[in-house]
Amino acid sequence: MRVGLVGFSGSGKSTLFQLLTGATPDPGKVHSGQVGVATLADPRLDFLAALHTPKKVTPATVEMLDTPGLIPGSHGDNPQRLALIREGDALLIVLGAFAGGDPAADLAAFRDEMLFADLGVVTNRIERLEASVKKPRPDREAQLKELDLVKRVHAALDAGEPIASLGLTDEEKKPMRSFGILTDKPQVVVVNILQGREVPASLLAMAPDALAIDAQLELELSQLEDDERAAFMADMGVSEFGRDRIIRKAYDAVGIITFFTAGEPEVRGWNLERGGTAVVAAGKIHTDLAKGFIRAEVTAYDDLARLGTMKEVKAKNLLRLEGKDYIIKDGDIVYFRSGL
Ligand SMILES: Nc1nc2c(ncn2[C@@H]2O[C@H](COP(=O)(O)OP(=O)(O)O)[C@@H](O)[C@H]2O)c(=O)[nH]1
Ligand SMILES: [Mg+2]
Repeated sequence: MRVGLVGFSGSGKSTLFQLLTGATPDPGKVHSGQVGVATLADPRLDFLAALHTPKKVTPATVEMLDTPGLIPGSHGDNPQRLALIREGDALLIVLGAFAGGDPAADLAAFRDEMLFADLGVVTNRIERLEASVKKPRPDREAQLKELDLVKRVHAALDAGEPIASLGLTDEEKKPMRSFGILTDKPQVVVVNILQGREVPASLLAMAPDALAIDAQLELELSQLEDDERAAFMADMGVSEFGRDRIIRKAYDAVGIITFFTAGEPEVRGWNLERGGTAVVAAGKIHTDLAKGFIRAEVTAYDDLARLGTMKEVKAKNLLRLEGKDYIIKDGDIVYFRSGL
């Protein structure tokens, strides 16, 4: 599961990438894209760690991909530049507003670039399919179906409508995913803006959930010693950091949830695709746990937090025994019984 940091060049993507992942941007990796890992801050994990005092605490993570970014006005090259993010599961669109500029106009321009790039990809696909269905071939029926679908997608893109408006089924979305349609990916909008400045209303009208951060300032603060940082924060009027909120939002956008395993050796948060079953969750930990799956012993985090101890949870019959097909919920604390 990977989040692509995208936007125009100079908007602060690499600065934000460093803040989110702790990795130093490597100029040598700019064109291939640099991957870093962002750790999810989660008060639930802290609670479980305090309860179990384990040897090791391992938070859930999500991968971030720093990309070179688009050059404004460089229409011809931009589809190529955007190809890097076709494999991302969600897009974190970074808008630079720290040196003036109009983030709403930038967002509109960036969305147009994505639309333009998608139109190119879809047009190619239509041409290839049209040539292919002229020949007799075993999968002609399937190709005709895909051609019909891709033409509908093309019409939507051409009209500037989101692909979501077509109401495609999961089955129909599969071929689309294989060529990495950008405009259909979940988006998180981040405005890189000087501390204390208001996010323009024009941007909020386009992206009501946009998050604001002063990436450069927050990066500098994160590199200070604790006491120094507190003094600077007071000076600058900074009371909270944007970093953790951005990681959380990006994590949610890629469509994953967290389940926990908790014991004396380790308390750990694990990623699972939303809607995943207990046996799939077991497989995230170890293939043997899935192969030998007997049952999952599940406690909802909220029940444990409310009651305070596993003993109380058991006394209230809130430790549930679930089978392979149980759909894991965000915050479930799970112990897997396996015959292997
Ligand atoms: N003042 C200020 N400068 C920033 C901020 N974010 C990035 N910059 C500067 O803008 C330039 C481009 O940032 P960078 O992260 O490399 O942008 P990218 O091209 O999107 O990766 C660098 O010189 C950064 O130091 C910010 O929040 N405030
Ligand atoms: Mg960069």
